[in-house]
Amino acid sequence: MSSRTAVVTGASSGIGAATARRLAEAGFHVALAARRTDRLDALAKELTDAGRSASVHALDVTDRAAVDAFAGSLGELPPVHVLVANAGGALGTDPVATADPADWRAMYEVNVLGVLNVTQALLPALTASGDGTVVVMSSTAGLNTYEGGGGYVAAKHGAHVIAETLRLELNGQPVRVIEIAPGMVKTEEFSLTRFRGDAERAEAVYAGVAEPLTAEDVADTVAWAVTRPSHVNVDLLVLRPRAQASNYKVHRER
Ligand code: 8X3
Repeated sequence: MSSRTAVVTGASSGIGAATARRLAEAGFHVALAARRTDRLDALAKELTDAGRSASVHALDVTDRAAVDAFAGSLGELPPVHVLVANAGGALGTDPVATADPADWRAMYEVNVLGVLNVTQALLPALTASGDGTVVVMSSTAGLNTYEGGGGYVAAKHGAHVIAETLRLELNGQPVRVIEIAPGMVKTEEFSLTRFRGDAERAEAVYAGVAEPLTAEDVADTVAWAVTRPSHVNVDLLVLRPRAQASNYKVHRER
């Protein structure tokens, strides 16, 4: 029986699902949170069939009332020690001059306010646990910028600032704040969502790149950071595939 809960948002696919698997393996009860519960049900079944502990929670992180209700519903579970604020995503690659403000708003909602909502709602439990960890899944887009990145880069910079500020504000409390900033990760949905279902454009992002990171690579890093001794805070960890030296310099085999 797990004695600690890890909440993972955006657990229905990609990095979130892979992270939930790794944290379940590490002995956590994983509270799987996302909008698409059919996917969460399948993941929870896979985990429980393997003898792990998981629960399913329908959640839109941009809906503050829903987030508060979710936080209030966790009382039956083992104490919440870990929050992986992973839900996020990109919409479009339009230049600043012509981007749709509605896309920017949507990206700010999920990548910034979504992280804020779940963090605020779960901080009392994380603090009460006596040994809490917040993991903010940012991006290299939170640290650098690139043409066409506009709204996503702005939003991920916001997520980065939440992690940096929260770490300062929680100093002296038993909660550490870890930021994981992945570069090029090939998942089933990230680029497809960014390019609004255009599979060809989505695939072109990874064209010729020998080995983009996988969701499992990132999950492995999250699990490593979270399972360091409590006094060790991995402030910020940037990970990229070897083929990506920067957001602009990607080695592609022709
Ligand atoms: C994804 C990395 O380079 O597409 O968070 O912005 S990038």
